[in-house]
Amino acid sequence: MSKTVYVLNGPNLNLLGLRQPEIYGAETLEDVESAVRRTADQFGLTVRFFQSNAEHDLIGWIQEARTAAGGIVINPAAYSHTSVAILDALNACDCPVLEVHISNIHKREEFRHHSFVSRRADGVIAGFGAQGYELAIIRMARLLEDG
Ligand code: CA2
Repeated sequence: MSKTVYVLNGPNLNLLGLRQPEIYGAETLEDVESAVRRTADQFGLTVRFFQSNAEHDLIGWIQEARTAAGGIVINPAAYSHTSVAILDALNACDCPVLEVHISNIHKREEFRHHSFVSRRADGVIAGFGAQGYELAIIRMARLLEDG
């Protein structure tokens, strides 16, 4: 079982910490990456961390993860609510998939309440801020230990 975790980030998450801190907090995506790597190190996990504004990049990394990763942590951002293509790509993976949202999508606009990705995700974290990524890594470590 691979100890590599793919951490995938969807559109506009490159703006984290630069705009709308009242919704998404003050940490940048670089801060998130450092925290994820620190947490992963504690559990002996290797992280490949990506962000793209393009759906096809995310699908490419998910397809790569099918053979290269032990697990996927994904914040699909707005694609959560629109992308059957990302759901299909995740459905082709056998590994654990954890979905992260920085904000509590259920407290926000109606159109954010539904996520296609949640049909595949083994767990969903929402509303814990950037810390949600660290929590997802801790959970992933447990799933990979048990698996
Ligand atoms: O809460 C989350 O993590 C979301 O996945 C973030 C997405 C949003 O479309 C989802 O409904 C919930 C948006 C990411 C955009 O991030 C920005 C960060 C700073 C400034 C502007 C956008």
